[in-house]
Amino acid sequence: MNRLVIAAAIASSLLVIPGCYTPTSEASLNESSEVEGMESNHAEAMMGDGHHQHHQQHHPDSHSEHSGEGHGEPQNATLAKLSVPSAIAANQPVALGIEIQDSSGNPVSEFDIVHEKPMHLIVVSDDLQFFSHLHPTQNEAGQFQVENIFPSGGNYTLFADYKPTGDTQRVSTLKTTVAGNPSLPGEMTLTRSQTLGNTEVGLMLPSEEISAGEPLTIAFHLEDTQTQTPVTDLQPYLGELGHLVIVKQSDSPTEADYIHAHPMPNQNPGHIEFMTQFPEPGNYKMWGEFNRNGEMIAAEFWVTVQ
Ligand SMILES: [Cu+2]
Repeated sequence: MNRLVIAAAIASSLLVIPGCYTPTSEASLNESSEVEGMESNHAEAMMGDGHHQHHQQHHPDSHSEHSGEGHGEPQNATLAKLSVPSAIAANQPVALGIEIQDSSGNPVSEFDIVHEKPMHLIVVSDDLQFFSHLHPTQNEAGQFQVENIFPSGGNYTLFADYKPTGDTQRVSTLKTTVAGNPSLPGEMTLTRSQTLGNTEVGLMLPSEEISAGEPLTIAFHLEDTQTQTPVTDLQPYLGELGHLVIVKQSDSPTEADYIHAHPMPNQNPGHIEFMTQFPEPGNYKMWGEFNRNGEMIAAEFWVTVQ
């Protein structure tokens, strides 16, 4: 049996030319140490300038977390360090600590509130079967802390989305490994409708023939299963009528594989449109998140991009 690999440290420095993704990634594995508790292992992630990529790929009307600042000169990178317990088991709450550092290694503790939170943390299993959207809180030293339950063994990618005060918005990718057997391989279905509780969520694409680099509207249509009419009780969730997170299928996703989009303004009831584009050909998983009168709905769909 292999030793437990607790945390994989990845330092991926991204200098992204739109449409031409050339990551240079050095990954090293921190093997299990005997040290107990937090901070025995660190996974580090260097955030280069990935936002420029997303920024330029989004339609100007697309209300995307990646738009806004970020034009022009590359910024100094920030670094995210993940602290996890020395052994992570599936199906148990795991304390995650995330420290953001500037390019000189000094801790960064001041963050702007974006969509009501100083950090949004998206956790996915590398097979994209598991998705969780968390909001770490800061301790007195400015470090972010949150608990997550990993459902099974295997490799996980964490996208930390944050904006240091006075800096551009950043996405840092963190990696960790959970002991135990991975879940059974999931099927990549191209179903376009999903029922979650009393809500049927339909996905509407302009066409199933989607080309990389092409702006498109992705619509979610939410109907009440009882009345068969569009839902009228959507509430804002983190300041928006919905959030769309998209991750490209890959052996080990990076920030270049991550998209977080927000709805276009002036939506009809139960019909939420997002404008985005897919950077490269491949398979993508999308999670549309909505708040139906306090009940959170996360509908998931796969799309294939040519
Ligand atoms: Cu969030």
